[in-house]
Amino acid sequence: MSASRVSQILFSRVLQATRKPQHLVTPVIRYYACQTGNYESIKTEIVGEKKNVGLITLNRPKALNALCDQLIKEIIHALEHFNTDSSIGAIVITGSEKAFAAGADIKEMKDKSFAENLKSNFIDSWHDVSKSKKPLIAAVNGYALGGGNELMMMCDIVYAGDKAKFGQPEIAIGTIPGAGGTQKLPRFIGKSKAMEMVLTGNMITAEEAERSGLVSKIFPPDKVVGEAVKLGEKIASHSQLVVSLAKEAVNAAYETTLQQGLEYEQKLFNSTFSLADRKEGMTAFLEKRPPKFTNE
Ligand code: DAK
Repeated sequence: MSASRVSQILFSRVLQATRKPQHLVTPVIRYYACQTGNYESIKTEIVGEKKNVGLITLNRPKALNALCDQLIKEIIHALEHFNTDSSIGAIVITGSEKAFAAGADIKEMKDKSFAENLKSNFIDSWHDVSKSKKPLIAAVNGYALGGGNELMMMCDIVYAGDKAKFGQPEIAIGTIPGAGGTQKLPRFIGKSKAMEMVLTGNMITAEEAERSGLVSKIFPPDKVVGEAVKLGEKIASHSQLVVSLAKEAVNAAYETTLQQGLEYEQKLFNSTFSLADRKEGMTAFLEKRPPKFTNE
């Protein structure tokens, strides 16, 4: 592809980034009212002093938050809701103290066939989690395994409890990771560590995960969600539009060559000069007062 075609594509993405997130507007499951609390397998709340952080808690304790189809649909629905709620500036996803999520639901998967998976685009919708324009923070305690580790890697920042364990154990049940374990993990923690995890199914500890960059900070288990919410509040204090452009720019680093990424970054940077919030941020700095962002 020519450099100018790449620039064209990148520039059209710059424009799209400043528009309403259309792909997140249509609810996947329409029978839920767009309110918090009406779910079977998750709980949702709006938290933070200024009520500007969405909190999604996976809630299938008996199955260690195994990611059944319904649970994934509910996460995606809640993300859509939080993405279209202008009061929300960041979203935290968490599980229980025992498990963030122990992977895709093995009971649900066991009797599926290849043809069936192809026909139904089996759990293809998982990737919609990554489409959230608003930042996702994973607050992880206990097991983050298989699809649980992959769901976590779809988030933008990971905070973990010091007893958390991370792994891609699919090899032990006769399959391989299907939602990023073989692709994102090597990019995040390097080939040797990722290969060891994927080929053995062995788990790594929270300290190892932090050392290798999979997790940005670790805390005592009972502090993780609170710290993740504080982080969400800090992010939510900035312009939502600029935050979404910054998130998109960092994510582009994983999708482009360095040169394409640098060009894309520059275009996104320039696009912030079309926003009232960019002007307000710089004016407030020079007037030595806190900025009042309007998301315009
Ligand atoms: N699925 C269903 N049930 C699960 C489960 C799972 N992944 N993990 C745990 N459970 C259930 C157990 O069956 C048990 O249920 P009962 O027997 O009480 O009814 C209950 O949770 C408690 O589990 P344990 O008794 O085993 O608890 P322990 O503390 O002894 O052990 C453990 C905890 C996490 C080490 C163990 O439960 C375990 O190894 N779980 C399985 C971990 C695993 O293999 N995960 C990978 C699953 S495969 C794709 C997207 C994603 C994927 C694939 C494709 N596409 C987009 C195409 C993902 C695949 C996977 O994740």
